[in-house]
Amino acid sequence: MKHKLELIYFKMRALAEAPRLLFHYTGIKYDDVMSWDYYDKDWSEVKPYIPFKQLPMLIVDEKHEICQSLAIMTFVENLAGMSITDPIINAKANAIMQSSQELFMPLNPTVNFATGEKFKKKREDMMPFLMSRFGDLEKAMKENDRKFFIYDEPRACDFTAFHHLDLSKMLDPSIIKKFPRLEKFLEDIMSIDNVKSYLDKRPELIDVSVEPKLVIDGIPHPTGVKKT
Ligand SMILES: N[C@@H](CCC(=O)N[C@@H](CS)C(=O)NCC(=O)O)C(=O)O
Repeated sequence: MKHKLELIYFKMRALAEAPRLLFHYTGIKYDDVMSWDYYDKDWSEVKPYIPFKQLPMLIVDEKHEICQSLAIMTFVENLAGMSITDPIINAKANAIMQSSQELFMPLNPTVNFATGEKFKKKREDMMPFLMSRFGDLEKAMKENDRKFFIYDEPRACDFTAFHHLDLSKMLDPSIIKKFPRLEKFLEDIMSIDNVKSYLDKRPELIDVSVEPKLVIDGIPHPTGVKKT
């Protein structure tokens, strides 16, 4: 059954990115809509009415509101018929997805919003955690010995991991270089045709650590939850 899918988010490269990658990989059509365009109101007015008061949220058939980016990932994986039926392998995939998602804080807000000395301090403070978690992910990848984290074709967990590992390059491009197996994983994801074409055309995130902006339709917009 074909559903109408609307992914509501803000101007930032963060938790909507893995769902977008998965939509493009699976070829499932969806609309990417900014919160202010969907509701025609400022986020501060909308927030109290959102089920878990944060975005991204996927609206299905103009009726069902699905919050939590990992729930959206699992939903899209199910829609695409890609869900992992073996309970043990599925649990391992969920562990990869959650362990990758824990990189969100403080990596994503720092890359999207922090500037100057605050950016540098946050980068320094999070380094031990990033090194440790990247090491864990590299080990998991080597132990499973497949092209992606679980299989030779990607699953939802791979796109969640991809987003956070890829974003780390904007914090400090040298981190990922210490983990050659993860670097290879990023290259493998980026070389998938549908994914590559999305990555080539997605809004560019520029001026990180100075005055971060997303270039949408050729126009640089400050990152954030406000219409510009
Ligand atoms: N656990 C949630 C976290 C969502 C979240 O932190 N959303 C942020 C943007 S990335 C947000 O809505 N910020 C605006 C606010 O909290 O008012 C998820 O995975 O979707």
